[in-house]
Amino acid sequence: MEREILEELREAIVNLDVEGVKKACKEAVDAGIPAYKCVSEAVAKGLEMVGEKYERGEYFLADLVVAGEAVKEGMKILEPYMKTSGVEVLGKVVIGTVRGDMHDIGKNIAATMLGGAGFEVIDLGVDVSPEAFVEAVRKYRPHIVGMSALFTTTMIEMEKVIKALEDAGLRNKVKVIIGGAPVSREYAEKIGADAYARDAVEGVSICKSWILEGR
Ligand code: B12
Repeated sequence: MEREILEELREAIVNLDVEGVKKACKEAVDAGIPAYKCVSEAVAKGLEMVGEKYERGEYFLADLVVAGEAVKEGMKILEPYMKTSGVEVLGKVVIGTVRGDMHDIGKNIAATMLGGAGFEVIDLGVDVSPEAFVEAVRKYRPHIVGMSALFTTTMIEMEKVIKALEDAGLRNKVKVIIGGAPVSREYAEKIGADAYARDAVEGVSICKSWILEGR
């Protein structure tokens, strides 16, 4: 049952079927399938397959747009189930997609799941400049800065943000975690980030461990 619904959701994304995505998400929550499982096992996989079709020239930009919209509609249904109520506030996270990059589905999932785990999340949105990250750290004094990038050409912005935080004397005040398909643990080490998360679930667990260790 669970496998079939996740499969249906993945297929609906691959087929750019917005109504099908909504229907499968509703079925998933009704069947009690955890929302994070829908995301990690169906949404992410479905979008990956859409990306592969785009690379092979089977899908065009307009198709990517529809896939993005379909997932946004599905996430509206899944999101309330990612939040847990009454949890203690763990800490503050400033999060954003780096400059030049408009991809926000993964960043939004990470933000929602961090919120659900008890973090106060300040979401700076997409196309966020290093200056805007620095400004937000000054203003909100977060424990953690989270960055997302989906382009090989925009991931270099992450290093610029870290450099800008250093120049502003703020780097040692925050932990930095990065995510997004093209980044890796090695890249995080190379640019001086504190961690890389392969998905939002791992991101939440790393952020939680930082706060709990610091207590
Ligand atoms: C949907 C999509 C779009 C949508 C975006 C909608 C939106 N609102 O985000 C639209 C249509 C707008 C789009 C536009 C473009 N796209 Co696009 N897009 C995709 C696609 C199919 C899926 C991306 C996605 O949402 N994945 C699903 C999410 C859930 O995964 P994720 O982001 O990796 O996030 C997870 C983890 O990485 C992690 N995570 C992510 N961030 C963070 C942050 C923190 C702090 C933490 C803890 C965790 C974390 O948690 C998430 C959940 O577990 C990918 C293909 C792919 N395989 O990635 C191409 C892709 C990224 N796009 C691509 C391209 C080329 C473009 C365009 C340039 C197309 C064009 N010619 O104009 C434009 C660029 C616009 C811009 N300036 O940014 C290329 C990038 C190529 C490259 N190597 O750099 C890809 C790889 C497609 C391809 N195979 O060619 N795109």
